[in-house]
Amino acid sequence: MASDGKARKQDYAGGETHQIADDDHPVLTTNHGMPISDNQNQLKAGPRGPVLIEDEVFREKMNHFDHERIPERIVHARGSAAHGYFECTESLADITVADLFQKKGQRTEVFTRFSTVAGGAGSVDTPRDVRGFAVKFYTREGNWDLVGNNIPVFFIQDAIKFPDLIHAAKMEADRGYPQAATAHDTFWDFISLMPESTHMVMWAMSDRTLPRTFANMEGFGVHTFRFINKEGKSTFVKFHWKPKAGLASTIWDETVKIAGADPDFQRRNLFESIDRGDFPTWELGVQLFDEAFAESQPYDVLDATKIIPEEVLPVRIVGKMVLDRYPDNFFAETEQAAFVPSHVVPGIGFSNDPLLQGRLFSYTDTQLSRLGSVNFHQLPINRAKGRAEAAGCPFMNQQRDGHMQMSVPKGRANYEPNSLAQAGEEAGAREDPERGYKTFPSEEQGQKLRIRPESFADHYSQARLFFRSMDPAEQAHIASALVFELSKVSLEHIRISVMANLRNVDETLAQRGADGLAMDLPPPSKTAAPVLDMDPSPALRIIRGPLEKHTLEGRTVGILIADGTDAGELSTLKDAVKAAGGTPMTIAPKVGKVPLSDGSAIAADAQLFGQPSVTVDACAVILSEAAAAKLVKEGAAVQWVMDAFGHLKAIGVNDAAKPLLDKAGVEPDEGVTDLAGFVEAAKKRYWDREASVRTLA
Ligand code: HDE
Repeated sequence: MASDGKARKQDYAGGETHQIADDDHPVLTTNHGMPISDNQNQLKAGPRGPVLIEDEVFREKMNHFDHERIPERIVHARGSAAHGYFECTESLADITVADLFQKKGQRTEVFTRFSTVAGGAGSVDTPRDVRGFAVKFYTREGNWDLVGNNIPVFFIQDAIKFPDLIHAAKMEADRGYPQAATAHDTFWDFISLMPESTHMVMWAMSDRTLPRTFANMEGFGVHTFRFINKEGKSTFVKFHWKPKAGLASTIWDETVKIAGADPDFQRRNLFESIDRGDFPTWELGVQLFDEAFAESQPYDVLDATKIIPEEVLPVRIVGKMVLDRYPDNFFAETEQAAFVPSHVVPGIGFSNDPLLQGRLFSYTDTQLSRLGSVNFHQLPINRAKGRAEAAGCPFMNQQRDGHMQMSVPKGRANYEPNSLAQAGEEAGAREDPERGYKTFPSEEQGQKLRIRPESFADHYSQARLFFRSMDPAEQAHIASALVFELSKVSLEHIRISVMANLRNVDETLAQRGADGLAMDLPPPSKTAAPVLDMDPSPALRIIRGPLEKHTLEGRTVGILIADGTDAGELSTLKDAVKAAGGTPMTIAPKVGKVPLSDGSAIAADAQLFGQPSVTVDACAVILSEAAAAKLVKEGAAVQWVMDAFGHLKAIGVNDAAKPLLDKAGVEPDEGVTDLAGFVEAAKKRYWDREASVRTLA
């Protein structure tokens, strides 16, 4: 018997022991249920002899392990997800029969996965990349997958180009790098030859691809969809997710450093914020319009490289999504979740957007190789939750068998029609013309052609609209991102041709790019349609835009402390941060025990070397004079403050800690405060500081 009172088994005389089954631990078994007597030693011929092939316990364990991985998603491989609910806050019963929008207050379970696009499953959370924003609604009329992104447009207009786009964006085929980065020849080669991508490139080079956390992103359905109501009337709809935590992004230098400091930064944030009850929340908004509106716009609503500016057609908020439960098992849920845009429910339909139409094929197809079976819908995370009156049997049809069939259908009604009911046998399910899915009967006619409509020809007006709608700080970030990315392009003709396209967007932008790369501007590329000067759309901004939120809610304040830190100042600040809805995190050179001024000691939440200031939203420094004198010689401490300043964060400091700020080159501005003013100051970043800390294009 071991000291904890638990029965243990000893491997060899005087050697290691291990726990055996008891009241707390059920009996270990093989996959076919046979109890296992020893999980530490292979079966051998004699204590020092060869192992025996008959050892089913070992063979089964190793065999299962060898097959633990499934192919990662070809795109969006790196992802993190959470469970939650959608609540309808305004009924859309007059516009759609979709179950989830019928009644104010009605809740529908959801599972939402966020992802990067280009990197592999083990790549970092924070490259410059578009983020996937995929929501599975388990409605009572089946699952609806709204598989969107955090950017409302896309690179291409036709799905047939998608494999080329992705091949060009992912690591180069011969050298196997770069991982999760678009700053390389093949991506920009493809882009330079694809003027339709210009609008999306503006978004991709903007701060939108550097979201601080998942909870700080907008989400978009991208395509135009349809709502269909009881009378069969169709209304076009575009979907928007608006983050309650506000939009927030990182500085490029910060995002690069986060990648090293914490490759799981956003995944960890999702887990930890749910764990502490800060549930990530979004409002769902819709832009609703009819054919007449669509025809009156200077672009085609079927073209996924275009937005409808919110100033032209306001977003109407109709619901909210709260993510309040982290998955129990990453593989079973996050990895095996299959999002399929063709999975809609009655009341929701498609438009003729050729990008969307191609997606309707691709996603089911990809699950067949990724999850390996036509029965992927039977996995717990993918199973429909069931219609109210059919709880427990959410899908009923005559489809049978296949790899990994989990159901055991009874009877012989595996075909339909059948008359077996007349003989009292189980006869199976039947169609329901009333409640079943009705495709909107749009009038379609035309020759079979491989062609794009003229209405898709304008590739620059909305790129211009986006750039000109940005705050000056964001414009500088876009120009600098272009310079960085193109500086990594080794083939000069590609840079030239990108610049030629950019001249059609905005001359100042092209000039800033050319200056940053020290190249001459080429003549503008030819345009297929006149470039329009549309009214700017302030809704597109993050910085000083309508969704930038000055708050500590959901945000973390790092407090650098060390031996002798004033106990009173520390507890006052922690209380103030909590009162403002933030999370204080103490960070010290030694994590186990930090002696404070009053003789007490606390354990720090994190160690200085492992918790650089890029991992927190605002930074306070509370030191004794002696500790400050020591830390001015500690590179990690100096860098901690220097980065906080360089990343435009608020810095709150007590008097004794000022030498550390001086050493870090911190120049006083309104974001650098004493402890009393810090909590208020910590609610935002200081964009005006940027010009003093780095050169931007
Ligand atoms: Fe995807 N996309 N995509 N995509 N996509 C996939 O499906 C595809 C597009 C998006 O968290 C794949 O199950 C084509 C637009 C998200 O599991 C694949 C085209 C938008 C996710 C696929 C597009 C998206 C995917 C890979 C051009 C925003 C991750 C694994 C027509 C509206 C979902 C998988 C998750 C995943 C194909 C373009 C969003 C290969 C052919 C536009 C969020 O089927």
